[in-house]
Amino acid sequence: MPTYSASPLFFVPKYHLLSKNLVIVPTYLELENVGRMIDAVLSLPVPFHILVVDDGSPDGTAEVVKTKRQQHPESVHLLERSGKLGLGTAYITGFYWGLERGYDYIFEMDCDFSHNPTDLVRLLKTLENGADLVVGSRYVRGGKCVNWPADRQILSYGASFYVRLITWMWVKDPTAGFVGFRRKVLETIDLDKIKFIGYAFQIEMKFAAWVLGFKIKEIPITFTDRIEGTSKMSKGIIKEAVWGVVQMKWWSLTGSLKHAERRAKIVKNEASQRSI
Ligand SMILES: Nc1nc2c(ncn2[C@@H]2O[C@H](COP(=O)(O)OP(=O)(O)O)[C@@H](O)[C@H]2O)c(=O)[nH]1
Ligand SMILES: [Mg+2]
Repeated sequence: MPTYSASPLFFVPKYHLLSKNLVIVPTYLELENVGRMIDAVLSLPVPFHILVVDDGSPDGTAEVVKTKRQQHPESVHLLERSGKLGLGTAYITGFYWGLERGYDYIFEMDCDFSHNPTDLVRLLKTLENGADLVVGSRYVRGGKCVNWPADRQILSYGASFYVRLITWMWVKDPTAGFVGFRRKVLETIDLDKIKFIGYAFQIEMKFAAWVLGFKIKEIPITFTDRIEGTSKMSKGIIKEAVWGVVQMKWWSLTGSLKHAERRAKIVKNEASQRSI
């Protein structure tokens, strides 16, 4: 006799039915780029949801996201924070948001088209094929930088060498900001203990995953200098990275890097921010 019961899928939140992939895009003063970036993500051949974390950009970046969200309420999301609080905390906030909503694969990407959104599909494939963390890398065979000023290239390549020298982590592009995580990596790393906010944040996330034994894979990407808007790179961010890398290594050697202690529950986002 046939039984008629509702499919379990029926009860799954809508997010899961539409996409298991979330790309987090932090923004500060990205009015010229954010609308095009959302359109580019939504037109990928594989469905991705996008979460913009905007730090109160005075140019109206968030307004553009709100308009896009009205057209695509399931796939476009916005977290607004009260002021420029830095890239690292924007991502941590986004990671919690994505974990709470059950996404399987969570990505980081800049809003300025330095990272080509079409590469998200290759990053995703790499995770689906077994990597825990995938890095869109400028410094593996096939990777390159286009139109980046020589001083930025030297700084970036020098930083990669310095990180490898101090930490012994083999990742060739440790400051890369085009990265994808399997959710278990973000669940395992104690995100509340991630300390840094700039390039050092990017290094710290990879280092924490590496210390915990997760499988990291680098795939080549072409990194293109931004055409619209301006860089928010500062001397402070460089200083943080130089000293931060030494601190990270020290913590790992002394055992005070306790990322392995998984958090029992995911803490709520800062009170100052609003999810819509
Ligand atoms: N939410 C947020 N986003 C930021 C902040 N600083 C930079 N961004 C964003 O992070 C991404 C990378 O920054 P960018 O200025 O291009 O740095 P660069 O590529 O190193 O020159 C861009 O999408 C920026 O809009 C910040 O303090 N808060
Ligand atoms: Mg940039």
